[in-house]
Amino acid sequence: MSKLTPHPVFAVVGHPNKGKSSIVATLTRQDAVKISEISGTTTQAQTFDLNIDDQTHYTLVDTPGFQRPRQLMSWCQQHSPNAAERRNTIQAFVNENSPSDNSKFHDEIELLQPILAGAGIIYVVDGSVPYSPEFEAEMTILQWTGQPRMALINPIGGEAYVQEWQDALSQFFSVVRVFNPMTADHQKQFTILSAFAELYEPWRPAIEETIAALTEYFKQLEQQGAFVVAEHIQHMLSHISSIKVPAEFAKSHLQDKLKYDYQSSLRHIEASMQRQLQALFAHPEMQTHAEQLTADYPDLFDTSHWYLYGLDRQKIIALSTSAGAAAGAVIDVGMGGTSLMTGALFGGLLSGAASLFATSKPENLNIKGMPLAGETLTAGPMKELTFIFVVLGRAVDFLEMILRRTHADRSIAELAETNLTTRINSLAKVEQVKLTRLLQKTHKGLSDSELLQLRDWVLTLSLQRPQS
Ligand SMILES: Nc1nc2c(ncn2[C@@H]2O[C@H](COP(=O)(O)OP(=O)(O)OP(=O)(O)O)[C@@H](O)[C@H]2O)c(=O)[nH]1
Ligand SMILES: [Mg+2]
Repeated sequence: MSKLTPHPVFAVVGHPNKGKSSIVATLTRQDAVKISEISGTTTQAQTFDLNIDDQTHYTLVDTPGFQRPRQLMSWCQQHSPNAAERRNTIQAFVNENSPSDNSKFHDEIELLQPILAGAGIIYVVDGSVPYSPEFEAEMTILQWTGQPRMALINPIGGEAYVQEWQDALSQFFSVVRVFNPMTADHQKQFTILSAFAELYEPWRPAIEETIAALTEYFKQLEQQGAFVVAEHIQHMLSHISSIKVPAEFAKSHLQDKLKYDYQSSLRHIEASMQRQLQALFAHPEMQTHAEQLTADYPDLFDTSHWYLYGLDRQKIIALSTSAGAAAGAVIDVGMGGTSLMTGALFGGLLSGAASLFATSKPENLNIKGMPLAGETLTAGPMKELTFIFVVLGRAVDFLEMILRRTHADRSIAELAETNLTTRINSLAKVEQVKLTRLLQKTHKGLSDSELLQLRDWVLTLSLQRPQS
């Protein structure tokens, strides 16, 4: 075994196009790792660090796939006098074959060099294709290096052959795990690190420290993300657009302009929230459909899509009625709109709640009568409860999506079409009403402690898995 590196280093190796780079991206949280459906994308060994607060915790080496493992194996068999010399034989092979670009073993040398320099091995296979003995050459070569090693079965297209692979791999690797880099959550990522800590004692303290640091870091990230959302919700709900009436004008033009200014301001604030979250979660390259907000994508102001992000009608009637009831008189929001409608007690409140749906114009344009030149006209702030919940629902959906997104996932992000009702129902009923009341007064601005309260609700809601 070569000398211990100051922090753990793992070389991720295997056949071409089996998700090696995807694993590197997820475990180092980096968008910069090149991933593609084209086989042979990675042509040079390249290191990526997992850094937390400027400290490198571990390094993964992304490598090209094995191209000629059987030829390499037969060279080694001819050149190895006995079992004790196997590692030296691999070293001799690397020394003898200059790592020039046109060497026929270029890719093998690229992937063996970091291993011989002391890296642990993460061997990646695809659990959706059958095992075949052709893989034995490359597994044997890795075994000959004598480095600590584990195998990951990536179920790229399903788990059909996972068991078969498990049986074959366990002959060569003492640790075998199923790991999908596209969907692995933090806990699953930790199990891979922990397995390596078990496998190679000298790295155990460093790996345990890393898991503790990552756990703390992820907790902070969640809170910061939820705070960004809370701030932007406040910003959106309290925003006011204004224009000064010119000397000559047509009222309908003024109205249109004000509406346009207001809507684009809110879209702008929402987009800025999304960009800040992308930066925070290190997904700078992520594409979203949000760029097409004015085209066919269901956008903030498209009332026909509100049910996708906001609350269903019955829920909103129940919540607005409860929130409107005298302070302290928190009624059972679980009763829903229908039963409320028959209750004589709530007759008066209900007319207010029902009117939510008659006037669903979020802009709240403030143009009464014929305006005068020089007068200032305003739109906003947002007081419409239906729309307030759309703003909340979309923000929470976006946060949930980015919290779960791995760095292997390069697809265009879509906001999940889930309504907020399921999420809200996970809160205690008293909390639901408190949240509604807080949102209703957000247009006036929130105190620091109210903003933190909103952050906590946003986080709770976004950690709920929606049942769509
Ligand atoms: N659906 C799905 N696709 C995956 C998964 N892992 C990798 N892929 C896809 O498989 C393709 C190859 O992934 P890479 O990570 O580039 O594979 P690689 O082993 O680094 O490939 P080379 O560098 O060409 O050897 C990409 O299109 C990935 O998006 C997975 O778990 N699920
Ligand atoms: Mg690659």
